[in-house]
Amino acid sequence: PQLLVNTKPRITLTRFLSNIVKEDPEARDMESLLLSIQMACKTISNLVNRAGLANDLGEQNSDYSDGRFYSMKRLDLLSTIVLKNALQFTGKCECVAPGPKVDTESPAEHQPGVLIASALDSNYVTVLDPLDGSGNADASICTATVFGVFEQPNDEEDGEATTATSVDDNEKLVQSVLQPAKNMKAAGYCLYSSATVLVFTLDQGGVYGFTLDPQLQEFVLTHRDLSIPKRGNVYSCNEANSEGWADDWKSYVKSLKLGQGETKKPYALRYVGSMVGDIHRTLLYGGIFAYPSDSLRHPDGNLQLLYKTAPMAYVVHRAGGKAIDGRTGSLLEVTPERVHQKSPCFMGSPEDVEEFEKYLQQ
Ligand code: P6P
Repeated sequence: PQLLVNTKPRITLTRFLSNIVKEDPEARDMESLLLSIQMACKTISNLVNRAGLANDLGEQNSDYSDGRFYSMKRLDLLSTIVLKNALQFTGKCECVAPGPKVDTESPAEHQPGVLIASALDSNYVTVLDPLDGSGNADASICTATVFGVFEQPNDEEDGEATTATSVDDNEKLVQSVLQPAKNMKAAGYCLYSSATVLVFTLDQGGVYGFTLDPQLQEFVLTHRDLSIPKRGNVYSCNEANSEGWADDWKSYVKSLKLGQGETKKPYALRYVGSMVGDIHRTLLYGGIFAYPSDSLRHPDGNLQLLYKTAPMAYVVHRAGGKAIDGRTGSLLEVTPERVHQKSPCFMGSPEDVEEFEKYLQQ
């Protein structure tokens, strides 16, 4: 029988963005930023997929003449450098907030962690986590690049006309991204897994998914309008923390396990331990992903808000899902006060999150 080969060419990300700019020339700056991110994600995908062959696994251990020592995953370092180089084309990019694990004295070029890029030709400022889940890379478990795009706050608007001289440039850059996720102009992630999938949303329109075609080395449109199922049958969290969970989350999870929730059917547990992999699955199949606080080790959960759960919450929200912090309400309304600030998070299908919210009100 004739092989049913998909002969209809798929639109590339480059063409897709060019079409957006044809409709709205104002989107040119966003196009330029996303093309830089696309270029970096292609390189990072190749680095991650070839790491074992190119001896790029494991720790990058270096010490300095005075004996100071830093250790990080090589892929963390490589991904940070690749993104910085790609973003230089669109403007100033600094690793102004070294990862929480690295001593802050090590030279900037050796610091993995959060990147904050302010574009020269536009008002955009982007926060990026170069390789979330990098600890899993050596085991070939999925990792991801996460990004969120804000507009620089207008100094005059917030009444504090800070001049470059009065505030250290890097500090100014950090302050410019300490905004709630609802302010984002774009957000997304690139998941490096059995396929490399770049998912993003702009401040209008839906959520788009592009898969890297290894032959073409082009991202091609595979998810034209990603919408999360209203309800799922999977919950995703680290049960190792369960003895420290608050009663509301503990009771909710118990009801799911026993099939005593609203669907009257038991849920399955799926937890990769790589946030983007867990949330991407939740987006496609439905259900709820959570990193609650616990009294054992994680008083605020174990996921940083600014560069991990806020961009993911924005994508989930734009896909028709819901994201809350379990304390104040929507995760999109929470303004981070520090770059590495963590926050409990519960996000996924609206009916699943709303079912959990009923436990919060008890
Ligand atoms: P735990 C990976 O290090 C990460 O930042 C996320 O990708 C992941 O969801 C989380 O930490 C896993 O944390 O405490 O379950 O090991």
